[in-house]
Amino acid sequence: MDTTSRVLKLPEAPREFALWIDGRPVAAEDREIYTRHSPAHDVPVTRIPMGTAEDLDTAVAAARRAFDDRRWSGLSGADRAAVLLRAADGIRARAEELAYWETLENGKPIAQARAEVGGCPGMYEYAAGVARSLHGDSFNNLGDGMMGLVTREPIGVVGIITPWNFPFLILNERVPYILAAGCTMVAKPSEFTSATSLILGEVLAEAGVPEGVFNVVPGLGPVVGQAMAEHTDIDMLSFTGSTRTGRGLLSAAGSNFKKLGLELGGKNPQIVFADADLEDAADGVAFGIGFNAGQCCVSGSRLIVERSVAAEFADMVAAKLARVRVGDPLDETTQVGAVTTEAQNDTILRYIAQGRDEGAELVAGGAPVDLGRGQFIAPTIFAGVTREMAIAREEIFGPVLTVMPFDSLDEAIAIANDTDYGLAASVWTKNLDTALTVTRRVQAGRFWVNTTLAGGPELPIGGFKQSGWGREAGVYGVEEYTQVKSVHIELDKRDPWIS
Ligand code: TXE
Repeated sequence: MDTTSRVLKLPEAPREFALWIDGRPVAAEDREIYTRHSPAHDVPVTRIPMGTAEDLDTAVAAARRAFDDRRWSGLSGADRAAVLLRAADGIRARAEELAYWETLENGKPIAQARAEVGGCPGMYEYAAGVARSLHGDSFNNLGDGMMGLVTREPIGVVGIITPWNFPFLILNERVPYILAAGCTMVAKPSEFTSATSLILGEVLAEAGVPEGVFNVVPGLGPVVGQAMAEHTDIDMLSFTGSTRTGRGLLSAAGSNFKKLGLELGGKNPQIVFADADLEDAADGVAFGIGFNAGQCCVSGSRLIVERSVAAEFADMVAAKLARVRVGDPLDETTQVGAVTTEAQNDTILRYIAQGRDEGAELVAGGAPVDLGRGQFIAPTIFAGVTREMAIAREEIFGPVLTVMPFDSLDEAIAIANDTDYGLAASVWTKNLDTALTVTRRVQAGRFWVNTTLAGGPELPIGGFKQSGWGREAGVYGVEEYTQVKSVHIELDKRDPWIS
């Protein structure tokens, strides 16, 4: 038992928030207030005004003005980069505050929230570099009379809809790249976790992001989110959330054929070969399913393991998970905190019951953890799982791992690809041929070899198949928010059409 543990205090009263529109806070006034309770402590922690469709119109109009008058897109890449670098420092300066409110609203451990917030300044610094280096192409091979240019232009006003599992991280995997591209934007966080998105408004304004370039309208999905998808003055929508809601947005986005970026669900394989460093792999698999209480679109929720070591390996993972510290997220030593929403808690418990009913064998966990308050679920492992079972096919979004054995490389790849999703995958082996063959043939937008859940500002994220469209982060993540213009330049006299 770690006796050095430090437990942060709960706030004395819930913190009041305002909307963030056109570079300033807009007070709640007579808007409905959503009082968010900490899912770990059952006490009110924030009070968030629920924006309306009219608020969205106001914010989109501000973003449109800011885009059309070129106050941001007209700056040089160097000037945009200077603002992005100041924003990175601004996040660093308020990192502890951001991590604290993230933990209170989401239920994730404070140490994890600090690490997530701590990863965000690097996104701004990287995007600052891309803002300066973003370029098009030229064609000097069209003959003496003609030159061709391909230029990149910002796509315009962007809508961002984010979920509750990584409220600050997911937002910041988008915002700096969108800023680097020269766009303006309106963000709608999940109603459960709006605080850190609203704090970001202040940080960006202080860094010198001009008024109207970054707006936040907190509110309900079917109200503000739906209006955003339908809005004809939004040029692109970046949505992160469930595949079901994402599918619904397809027709709404048709209002003006806005471009869609979609990061949706996953049912991600962890493929473990007998020649892997099993100790390392067991730790990675435990981390891949336990991290954020399994509420990650990239959680490694399907363990596909070579039959000769399957039983031994499942026991190793179970032993690791038994030692994971599930507890109060305000305790700095906690590794797994609360399940974020009541609905998600019910969903996870329902899947665990379904796994039992379908005849899977419970190896570990399988029940809530009673801490006297809040909602917590013990990391859970099911063996004897078949490909048809719901727990093997559907995204549970909780700490529930299914184990399926394989006998050959081809079978491992076939099981891994037997899903509608294609977000992420991990392979554990010491054999280079095996690692590369699996990496080539498994359909997933993100791949990890002998590790899992690694990430950073440089590498793009996004999914294959029903896990989504487009890419965020990296140079790709900036290019997504641009459109390409081709320019033909006549250097001589045109051949006349009418002589
Ligand atoms: O997601 P929603 P929910 C998966 C996960 C989870 C399930 C349900 O399996 O169990 O989704 O979670 C906004 N128009 N993921 O119900 O509804 C909503 O307000 C426009 C995976 O919370 O998709 C929030 O801001 N927007 C995922 C965002 O969409 C709408 C992360 C996501 O909520 C809307 C979260 C509408 N009609 C859940 N309805 C991942 N890929 O990481 C809701 N929203």
